[in-house]
Amino acid sequence: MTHGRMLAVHDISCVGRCSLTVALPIISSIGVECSVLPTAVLSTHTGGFKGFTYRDLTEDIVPIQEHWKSLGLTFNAFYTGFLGSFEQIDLVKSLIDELSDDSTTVYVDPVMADNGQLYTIFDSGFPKGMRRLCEKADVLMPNLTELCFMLDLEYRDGPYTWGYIESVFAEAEVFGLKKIVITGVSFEEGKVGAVFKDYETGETGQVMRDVIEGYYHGTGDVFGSALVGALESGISLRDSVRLAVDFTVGSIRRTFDSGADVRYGVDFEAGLLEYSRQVDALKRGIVLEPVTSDLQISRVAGLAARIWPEAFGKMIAEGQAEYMVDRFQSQRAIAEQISEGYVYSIIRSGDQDAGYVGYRIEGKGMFLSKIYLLKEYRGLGLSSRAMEVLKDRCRKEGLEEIHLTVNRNNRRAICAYKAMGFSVTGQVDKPIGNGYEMNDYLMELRLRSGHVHPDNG
Ligand code: PXL
Repeated sequence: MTHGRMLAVHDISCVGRCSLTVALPIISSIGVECSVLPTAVLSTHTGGFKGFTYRDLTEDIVPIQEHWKSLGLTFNAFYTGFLGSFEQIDLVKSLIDELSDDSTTVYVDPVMADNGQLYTIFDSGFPKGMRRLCEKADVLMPNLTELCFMLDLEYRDGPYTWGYIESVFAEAEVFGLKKIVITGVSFEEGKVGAVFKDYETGETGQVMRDVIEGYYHGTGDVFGSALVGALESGISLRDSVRLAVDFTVGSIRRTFDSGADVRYGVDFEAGLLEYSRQVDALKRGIVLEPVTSDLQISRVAGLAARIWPEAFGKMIAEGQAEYMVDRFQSQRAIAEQISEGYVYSIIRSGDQDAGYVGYRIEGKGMFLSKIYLLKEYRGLGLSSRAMEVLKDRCRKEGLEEIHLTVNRNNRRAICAYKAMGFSVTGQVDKPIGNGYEMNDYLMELRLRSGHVHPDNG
């Protein structure tokens, strides 16, 4: 993890959102300084426009490197992509050697092919050369076509089996990588995404999403930049891949919905703010702030008023969310619950209120009455982190289980609780006045009494 200077080594395609015009804004958005080494200047990228201009900047690389060397510059990270000529492979390799220090991370996207085809401007010897640069990489992020070309494997269209992907991970060990993320992988019709392996820990995983019809330019660069930005922020490989996939899919979705000419790249700009917020939230983790003062209670009430109507939406009767907020989560109601033994905590992400929890100890268990996040903080694993803090509290107090109720229509929450280890133990239908009824499942998580880490909770 670094907060230092990164060098992005890609072409400038002046029009058509790829390479540097994508990498710069995405990496800047997470607060990392991004310097550039343009490998070529093109009027547009090469995919889909006729008559593009192409100025190869190979000759500029050594003088630029010499100047930086004279300034005593080193980079904390390199992110290489589209190279302007075959000679640049070795030039970029030695530039990395010359301008690195012990903590430098090298990210390589061996941009040269897609869908089983080399880009037209590269000849068949290019992948062999690109292998040499990949051997410098700590993190490699090829698509499957590029990897097959470099490893001399026959490329075939998906869907693939996990066993096949594991064999590709094994083949790619020759590069001596720390991590690999392969894009353009599908295990079933209609789904596509990325797979990853951390060679140091052995962790592997996949992030799959629905296919959106069509071919979209520059998505490899959107994905790669978002991945590099997240990893450089110290976020885990799994979360970084998920953020990068979702940012890319969101950009494609907006482009598809707008019917824009896909040669001009995808609409990543509208997703930048959310991406940088999510990176920030994951980077900082969460803290549970105990609610004791009137001011803190009013912050919880404010969060509830924002979260409940949106979160319950169509799951419950019209007006019911507002009624429930007024009845159960008004300033007065919360103060009363606290006086009766409920404990509220605000979930803080960085310097922001992200949501809140509310619980009460009942005998040998914890009744988790509330666990809510604002929309923009959902899907980041923050509620699992809050649950981990609560579990530690329970263990410290010698409690044996956590139980909760959840609306039976709230499939997303039910799935999330199941993933955290809860199971359904019953159901309750409870009239709450004004003709409204709560229709909930009862869910429970049994806690194994284990070692309690002294730093937690
Ligand atoms: O996004 C990959 C890329 C980068 N740079 C140039 C390209 C392409 C893909 O076609 O043509 C110039």
